[in-house]
Amino acid sequence: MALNFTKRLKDFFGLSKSISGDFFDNLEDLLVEGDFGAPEAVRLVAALKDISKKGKYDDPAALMGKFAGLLESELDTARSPGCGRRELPPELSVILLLGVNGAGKTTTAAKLAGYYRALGRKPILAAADTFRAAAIDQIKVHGDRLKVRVVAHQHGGDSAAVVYDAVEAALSGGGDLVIADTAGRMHTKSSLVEELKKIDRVLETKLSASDGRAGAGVCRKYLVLDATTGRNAVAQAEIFHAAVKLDGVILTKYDSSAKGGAVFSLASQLSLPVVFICDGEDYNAIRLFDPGLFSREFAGLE
Ligand SMILES: Nc1nc2c(ncn2[C@@H]2O[C@H](COP(=O)(O)OP(=O)(O)O)[C@@H](O)[C@H]2O)c(=O)[nH]1
Ligand SMILES: [Mg+2]
Repeated sequence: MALNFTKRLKDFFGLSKSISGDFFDNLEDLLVEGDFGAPEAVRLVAALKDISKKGKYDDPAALMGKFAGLLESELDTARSPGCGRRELPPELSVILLLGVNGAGKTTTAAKLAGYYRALGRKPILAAADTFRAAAIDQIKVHGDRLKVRVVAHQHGGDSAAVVYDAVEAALSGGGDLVIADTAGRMHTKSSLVEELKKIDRVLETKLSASDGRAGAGVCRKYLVLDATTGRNAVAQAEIFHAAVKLDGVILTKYDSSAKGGAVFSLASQLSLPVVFICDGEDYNAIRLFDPGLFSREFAGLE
């Protein structure tokens, strides 16, 4: 799947006649248009210039592979120990999905239930978006279709209690993975951020408490980000990361209109890895994020 932006980048390298003149300035501008932050664009282009000088490259197309390599090393900062722990350990795991309205949390919760079940896990969906009545119905529909158990309370209920009950259900043998949908917290609304922190606290206590039935569990907090939101994605991530320390990002709607440059800022500015990438509404439109492949695709090499 190629992004429109990626096509532009490919054309830029493929059609530029030489690397003299405005080549590097134009590349910098193009990257900023593709949702890279200005500091990253400047740094990447300076590094590419350096490579081209040292290697005496004068063919723009030959620099494409070098550029993909630079992109991949940008993502390395988010691969340091403790980051990007993609594999779920076998013990009880909770995936908490956070993000603003419309980002794709509920859809992603369903996709993850299907994804992990195919890997042999026994997922339970927690309808912790109690803010809107429709959200509870929406996740129940997914649960029915996928034949995955859904733990839900009434509309307006305490979302932390829903997550608590879902973990209880798992501990009593109903599953080994809780995937919790949450309300679309407008990250500027402090009451909603407080609610989120409460879920986080409840989970921390619940998963570390040894009540004789299970050992400690793990919780992964993933921010669901709409890839078409551009630079705003980085601002959203900053706020959610400050509220509850995030483990990573799931990028949705990575379809043709997305640009994707913000992924590199998430890595370099916040050390946040992208863990999954979704490119459609179907349940199977989810894949593990592969930094090398992403970088090559992004640079137009794949
Ligand atoms: N094209 C596309 N649409 C998506 C993707 N993920 C979610 N959607 C759609 O985006 C809209 C909002 O999704 P939803 O899961 O309800 O978002 P939420 O408010 O964060 O729970 C729905 O119409 C989904 O079908 C994706 O990866 N690609
Ligand atoms: Mg939702």
